[in-house]
Amino acid sequence: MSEPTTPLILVGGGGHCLSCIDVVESTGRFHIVGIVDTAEKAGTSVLGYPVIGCDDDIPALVADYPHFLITIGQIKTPGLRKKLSGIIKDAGGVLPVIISPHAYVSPHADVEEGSIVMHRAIVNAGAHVGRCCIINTLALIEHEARVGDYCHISTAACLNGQVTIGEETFIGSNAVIGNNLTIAPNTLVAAGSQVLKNLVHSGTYLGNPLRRI
Ligand code: JB3
Repeated sequence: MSEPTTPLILVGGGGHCLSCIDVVESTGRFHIVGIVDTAEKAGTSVLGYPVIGCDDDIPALVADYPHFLITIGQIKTPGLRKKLSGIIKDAGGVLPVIISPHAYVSPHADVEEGSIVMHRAIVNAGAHVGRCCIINTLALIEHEARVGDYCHISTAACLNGQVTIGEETFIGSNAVIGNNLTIAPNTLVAAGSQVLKNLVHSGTYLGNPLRRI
């Protein structure tokens, strides 16, 4: 007999949610009950999963379905994801770690609550991923790298060994962060950036050579 699956509610039904649904389905650990989105989205569905309420309904939903995954993405700011995680936790909800079976997470790494490791991402030995992070498709978190809370490491971004990413930071697609470097909290590193020195000041970095704007 197969193991029973855990009911899971997704919060946010846009583009990032589509990718998350694929990961959640592939785990075989959860069944998606529905999606919480804005009130205007009531009655719609995403990949066949119904929008069952808005954020105001979260406290009532927790009683029957305590497990939630925040499926809104994050580029400029993690503000909305932070707010939603607060609502869920205050209501007594649970934010499980979700790891794609097509990802590799070393048994010597740790990933905190509410984070998702998406298809073909790698979190290598000694690495740490904080809470409510997105480790997006194909991202590489190398040995002993540390990713702070509420970060989004976007598609195919590469954090080399012993890199430290401050909390609430976004690392864009295909960006490469050199070995042992530190990125300040609340920072945005644009897609394709090559980071070859510590970024000690929070802000937005882009271009080649990289500059802060
Ligand atoms: O590039 C990649 C791989 N992913 C992008 C991701 C990181 O960001 C993706 O391509 C998108 O550009 C973007 O995805 P995201 O964050 O899902 O954005 P969007 O497609 O605009 O969908 C946002 C969803 O959140 C919509 O369904 C909104 O109605 C919903 N939403 C907005 N505000 C909200 C709220 N939902 C809830 N529950 N509460 C809100 O306050």
